[in-house]
Amino acid sequence: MASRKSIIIIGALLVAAVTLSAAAFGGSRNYCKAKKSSGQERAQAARVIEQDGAQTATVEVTDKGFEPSSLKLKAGAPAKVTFVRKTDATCAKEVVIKEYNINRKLPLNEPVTVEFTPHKGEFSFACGMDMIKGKLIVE
Ligand SMILES: [Cu+2]
Repeated sequence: MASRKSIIIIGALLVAAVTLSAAAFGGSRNYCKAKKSSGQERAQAARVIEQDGAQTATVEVTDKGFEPSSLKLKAGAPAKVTFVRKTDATCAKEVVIKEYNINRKLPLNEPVTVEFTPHKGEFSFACGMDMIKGKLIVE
């Protein structure tokens, strides 16, 4: 009798343990998801605004690199992208967009606007050494 009782107790404990660990894993998975989605929000925060037929956006250079790291642009419409370097901690002291022959110095905290008319495709913008990168997605 006593041993059957202890088996039932052990069984109940096992069920409880499995339930608890499932909850813990589920919880941490949700936490990761939340982190990821907030990162995506930041990536999309590069709101491209259309103004007088031109599309404008601002990209900051922070210690995390280019923020946001990608911009969606429309092909054929002139684009004005303003870069503002907010940190001295990285090597991104200029911005290079090879595809459009753009190479501009980025003085600290001074907005620099580059203008070009994008054509369809995916292009990168980068620091002078091509190490810190961002992406232009032109559709
Ligand atoms: Cu660099």
